[in-house]
Amino acid sequence: TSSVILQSWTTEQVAASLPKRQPSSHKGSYGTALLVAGTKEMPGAALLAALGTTRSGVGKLVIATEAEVVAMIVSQLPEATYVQNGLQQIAEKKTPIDSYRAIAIGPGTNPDALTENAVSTLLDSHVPVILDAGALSKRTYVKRHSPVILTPHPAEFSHITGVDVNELQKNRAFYAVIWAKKMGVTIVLKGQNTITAFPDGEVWSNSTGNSALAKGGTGDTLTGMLLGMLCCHADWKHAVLNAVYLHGACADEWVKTRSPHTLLAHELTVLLPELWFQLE
Ligand code: B4P
Ligand code: MG
Repeated sequence: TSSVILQSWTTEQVAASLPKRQPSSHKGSYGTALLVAGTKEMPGAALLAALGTTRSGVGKLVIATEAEVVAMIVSQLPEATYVQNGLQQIAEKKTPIDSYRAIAIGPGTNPDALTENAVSTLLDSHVPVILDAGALSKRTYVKRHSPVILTPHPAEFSHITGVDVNELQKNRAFYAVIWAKKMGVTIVLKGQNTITAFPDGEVWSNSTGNSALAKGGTGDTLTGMLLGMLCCHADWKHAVLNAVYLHGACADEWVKTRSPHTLLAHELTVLLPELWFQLE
């Protein structure tokens, strides 16, 4: 069944495709990202993703979330601004979204009708959209100009496609490609050697990352990094591949001197600056 051409996205390719920060640039040059994340019950997911975004080259970050979540994030990330009661505002089309360079929705968000409506509004725009966690539902995608990027772990992939998890894990690239083509979206199938399948059939395997990442919150960090990278890269495919690579590379850096049992998701974004520096 596995007749896909699976290539590994290499360190050299990362180094060659990471964007330069131009001397004359300003924050507008790097775009404004919209992160739709977090509920009263899951506020940390919004913070983890927001840290990932602000550490990944974006110009400005707007977080659409609940009031209680805002209060929690501000002390740890004073750089962001907010759409209060964001999920509702977006679902009811009460806040403009076309001016954002990229949007991510789902970390710490409930998989309910409100989230579904917000996703529909976002997909009606011309902005690249990342769907994660609570925003990953069984749905079809109409053809649109900008990329749609899904970031399921195997259980989420199984939920949205009906493919059995054990069967999926035996043929990860195969199923990622089939469903990326069928749905017309990019699929980042997470886990050991994350697979990135683009809707045109191109598929890549990631070589970084380790079991230190098998802990709550690391997926939220990845979603945030993807969002930031989409804003600062000219080529959106490079943004996706480089975010996945650097996220794993941070975990690899951690286990050089520390036990894989001990990594906290927010520490990935503490390690990111030096790792990125080494590659550019
Ligand atoms: P959820 O409650 O959905 O977990 P989450 O909030 O999405 O967690 P988070 O966002 O932090 O992590 P994510 O997995 O998105 O619960 C997950 C459920 O699905 C659980 O019941 C779990 O058992 C099940 N599940 C998860 N992964 C599974 C798998 N591989 N096989 C079978 N069941 C699975 O993101 C985690 C990040 O860490 C990704 O970037 C991923 O690539 C990376 N990562 C995790 N383990 C890794 C490893 N061993 N090596 C390299 N990278 C790894
Ligand atoms: Mg997750």
